[in-house]
Amino acid sequence: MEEDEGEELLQHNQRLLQSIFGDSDDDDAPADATIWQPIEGIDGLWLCNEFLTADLQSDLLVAIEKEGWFRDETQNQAMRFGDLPNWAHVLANRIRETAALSGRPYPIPDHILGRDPLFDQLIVNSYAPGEGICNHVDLMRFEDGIAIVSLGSPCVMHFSTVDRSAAPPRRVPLMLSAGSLVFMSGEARYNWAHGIDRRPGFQIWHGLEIHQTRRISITLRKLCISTQ
Ligand SMILES: O=C(O)CCC(=O)C(=O)O
Repeated sequence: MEEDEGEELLQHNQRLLQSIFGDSDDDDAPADATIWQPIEGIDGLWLCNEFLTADLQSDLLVAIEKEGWFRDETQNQAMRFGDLPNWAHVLANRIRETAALSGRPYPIPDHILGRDPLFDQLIVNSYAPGEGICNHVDLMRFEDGIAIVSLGSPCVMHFSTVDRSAAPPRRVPLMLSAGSLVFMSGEARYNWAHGIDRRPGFQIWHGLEIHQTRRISITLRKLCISTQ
């Protein structure tokens, strides 16, 4: 690539990132105060409730809309490998930066925090009210360290122990609000399944039913080298 062309592309990308996420020195820049909360009883499970400001959430929704993945209403999932959209790189950087700023114990173990790229695979899911996802442990073709960002409707995700011989089996609910980030590694990634109840009327938090609208989730993962 010619030098001018490279410079032009760089400027184009910077303008694009600015249009999606604004200037890096504005209020949307990750603050030291972004709070990562360890989830009691599940090693390696962390929740960052206010990971994205309201403005960043709407910018991200617009960026996803522009991808055109869900123009056809029968489509509810999009996947990308390797070449991720710019907004996904910005998200990944924000995850790395806020985790590094959060102090010890770090929500993301060093060997994951320091890898490059942090993620190279993306899934965007779109859920209508009453839709969910079966309990699952992510495939072993993905490395440790999985991030899920939530946009739109809140929902309750359940984490359940996968080792049925481990007595007693456990099921832990976690409220995922708009703009939140969940990060799982180690125990949480390998020994717990996660899922979202599918039936309408089954999104209950502290005894109250959550009002459901459309929810968009962004899952970021890294493929194991041997499967690339
Ligand atoms: O939508 C979510 O919050 C979870 C997504 C997920 O677990 C997956 O796509 O494997």
